[in-house]
Amino acid sequence: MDPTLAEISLPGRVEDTDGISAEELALAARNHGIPLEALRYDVTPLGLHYLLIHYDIPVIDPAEWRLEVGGLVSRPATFGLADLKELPRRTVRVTMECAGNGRARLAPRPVSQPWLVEAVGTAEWTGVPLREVLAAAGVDPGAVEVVFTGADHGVERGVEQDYQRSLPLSEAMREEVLLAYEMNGAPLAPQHGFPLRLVVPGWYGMAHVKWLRDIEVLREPFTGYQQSVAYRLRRQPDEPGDPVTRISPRALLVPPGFPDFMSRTRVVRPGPLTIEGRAWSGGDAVERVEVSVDGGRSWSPAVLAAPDGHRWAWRRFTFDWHAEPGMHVLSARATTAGGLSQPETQAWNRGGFANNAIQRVAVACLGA
Ligand SMILES: Nc1nc2c(c(=O)[nH]1)N[C@H]1C(S)=C(S)[C@@H](COP(=O)(O)O)O[C@H]1N2
Ligand SMILES: [Mo]
Repeated sequence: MDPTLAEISLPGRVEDTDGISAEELALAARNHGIPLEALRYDVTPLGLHYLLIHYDIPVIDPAEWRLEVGGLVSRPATFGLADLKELPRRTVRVTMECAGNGRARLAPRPVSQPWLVEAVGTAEWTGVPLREVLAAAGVDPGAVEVVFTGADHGVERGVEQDYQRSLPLSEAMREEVLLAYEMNGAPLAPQHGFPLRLVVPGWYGMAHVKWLRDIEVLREPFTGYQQSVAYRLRRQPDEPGDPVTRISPRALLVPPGFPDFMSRTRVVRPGPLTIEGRAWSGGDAVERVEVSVDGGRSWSPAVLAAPDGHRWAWRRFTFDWHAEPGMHVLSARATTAGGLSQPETQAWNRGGFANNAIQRVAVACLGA
């Protein structure tokens, strides 16, 4: 019997076992996270930014590559890379986080890329503002959404597809939304979307379509797989669920001291120590960060770096701690201007999306 896509493709599922499966391990080995010590950099060096790739990384010849812009526009157009580079150019520093960050700690565990907390990174993206390209094409007044198609192709829960996501027109027209051809001042690396990707500051990673080859303006909301099946917040498989959009507030600590190789438990010596970390939010900005050194029983304000003009990037915070011998659990908690903060335990959803539960870092302080 010939195999069918439904047979080779895993169903959506959640898992009660503690141990992760070989399939989850294969995903984790392909899609690495940021080593948490790299939270020290304002801009994550190339190679330390996290990666999430649903299918295969396409190999694209930049000389052959074209971007098609069409649909509900008066002047459909085709752009080569050189054409895009002649248009106005802009650089935006953006903290990007995968919507599935934290998924592996949920119980039952949604079976997918098993992130702990490390699916985040900050890059300086350079490209042409999307709205310049849309303006050149002339968007029809009846338009409501714009759909972006990548050059990668695969199958997900039995559905063969190109990776596609849409944005409401109002989001697509924001001045900081880019068609980016550079990351940290260099051409995009293959794994980050060479030669062109969408960058949507403030949104979870799935919106930032890589290996972009087609932009289509639509009269109706897009109902493709990555919009209406994947990336929805649902507790039951058959509910429609709310769409995943903006990044929830989160703070992460640079794990202090030095690690045990296998357990990653941190080791510090007694005495004064400055702890540092990063906090971000894709909606209203983080206004306050607190740190706990007693497993979340009590919280004290951390020093949050002043705004530096990079509205869409994480901010550094520091906290002075006097380590006493013994075992400690350290945590940080971000709160936005609008009062959004982080939960101790995460509200569960089947995809494990938009998780921003407070991080817990075990620290062993040696005897004096
Ligand atoms: N074409 C395409 N774009 C994509 C993806 C993909 O698999 N294919 N993954 C998305 C997801 S889920 C995330 S979190 C980000 C990750 O971007 P990065 O690998 O550059 O960090 O890319 C997004 N864009
Ligand atoms: Mo993601």
